[in-house]
Amino acid sequence: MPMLNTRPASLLALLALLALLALAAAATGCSGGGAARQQRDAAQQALATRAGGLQIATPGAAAASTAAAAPAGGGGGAATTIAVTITEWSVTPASARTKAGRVEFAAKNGGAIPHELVVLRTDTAHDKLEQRAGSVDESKARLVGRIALFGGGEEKKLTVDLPAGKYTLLCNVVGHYQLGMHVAFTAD
Ligand SMILES: [Cu+2]
Repeated sequence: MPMLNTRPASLLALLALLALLALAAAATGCSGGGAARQQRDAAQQALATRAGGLQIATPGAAAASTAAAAPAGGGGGAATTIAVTITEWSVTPASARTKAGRVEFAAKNGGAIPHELVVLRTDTAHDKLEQRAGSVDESKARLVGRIALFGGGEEKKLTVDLPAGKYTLLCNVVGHYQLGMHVAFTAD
């Protein structure tokens, strides 16, 4: 009994200890709400970054932030509000034209998934825009402004100065342009 049993017994004790440690690790992983949430947030952020990556990488996107920030100084007159309904798979402004000047796009995502609203100035027909890697090549047009990805049921506003000209309103999430999320818009 003495010598032979000591070794298996200590081995058992070691195994039991290991099992306990594993349990403890699992418990902190599950019940530690903060840690779990952090992991989830990081995952969501990674997803969002991947989704937005394409636009962020285009040279036009850099211009977008400047364009979006710029209108504050221009004119200062009252903006004309154009309601825009976005859904799968369409972009529908309440009016297809407006008078040139300050315009506020009041966009509502009536769909189930996140979309964006991009305002491009271009003489190319809204359904003939040049594409690259599954979305419209914004560097081939003049990017006036954008409402970045916003979720289903959300409403967002974008105020821009629109000189007289032809525009396209679109959602440039990869694949959404091809599905029909674009429409012509005119300022005159
Ligand atoms: Cu979309």
